Amino acid sequence: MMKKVYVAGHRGMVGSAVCRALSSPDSPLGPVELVVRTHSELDLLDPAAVRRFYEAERPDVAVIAAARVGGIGANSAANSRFLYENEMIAMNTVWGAAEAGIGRLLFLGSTCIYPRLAPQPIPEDALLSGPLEKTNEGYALAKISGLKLCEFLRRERGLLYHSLMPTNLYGPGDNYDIAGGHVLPTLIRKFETMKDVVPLWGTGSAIREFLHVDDLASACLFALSLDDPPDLMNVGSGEEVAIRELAEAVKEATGSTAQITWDSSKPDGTPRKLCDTSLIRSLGWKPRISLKEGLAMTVASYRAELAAGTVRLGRG
Ligand code: GFB
Repeated sequence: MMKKVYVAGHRGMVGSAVCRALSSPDSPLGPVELVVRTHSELDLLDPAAVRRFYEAERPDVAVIAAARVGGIGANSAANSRFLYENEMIAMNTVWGAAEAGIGRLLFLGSTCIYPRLAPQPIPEDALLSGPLEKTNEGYALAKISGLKLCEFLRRERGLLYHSLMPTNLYGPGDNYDIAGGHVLPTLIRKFETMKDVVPLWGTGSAIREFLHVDDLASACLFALSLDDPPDLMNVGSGEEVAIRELAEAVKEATGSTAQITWDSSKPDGTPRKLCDTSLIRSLGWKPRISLKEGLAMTVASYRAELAAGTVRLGRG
């Protein structure tokens, strides 16, 4: 019988990419029946509602891509909300699934779970080995709780619950809000809308790794196709770039002639964040989209979303 797969957060950038991959004829999982709920149909902050949903729908697999997400500005201004909402979403979707007897679950986090000064590239076992980056401590703590809950339930109840920690993501359906978004979509919007001067945050010295969301979706399906996946696997592109270089690349990809300025009163965040992906690569997954190619695709999808009136400028 066709498997039923619930994707939490199907309207977000990650959830919608997972749904596209699950609906593709090339999906390694074969045809599946997708189950989704909008926020107004199911409030993931409500534990009883989530439990009732799982008991009524009984999906074979749950993919938890729902979260309150944002860039360094949104996170550092609201660590309390990022902690509370993401903790509740993680606890309700994972514990609720276990209580309803859902057999398999994939939980998605972020590499900001690792210590601020973790060894580079960051191996999975760097988890909880040092203090977290302060700008996103709330988000990181919630994601650590979620992945730990999966790990405990797998040991205690034999449920196949496991996690992926992707590096900084980008792609179609991203949030282009200049105040709250992540750096890559924010830079696209700034270079597309600011003609003379483009003010950027920090010093430009921070180093990040970017992964196209379609590569993350392929990693999700790959992880779900494994009979005995590791509890936790990093997912990244392996391509590092300083924010200063990223800014030049976005400027070129958008065809902008504006001058870049740096506002060092804004935080740089973690100095470097490159994840060690040898574990998932050793099992057979690899990324396919280079930053250059992905950037060109994303500038094109931003322009298409703008023309269609669907570009997201904020949450929701
Ligand atoms: O993507 P981003 O907001 O978050 O910022 P993190 C990455 C880097 O880009 C920082 C710089 O060094 C910023 O100072 N930057 C330069 C800018 N100009 C801009 C700009 O206009 N907007 C933004 N947003 N950044 C997030 C976490 O950290 O990464 C989340 O806060 C999550 O929790 C996510 O883990 C993946 O990479 O620093």
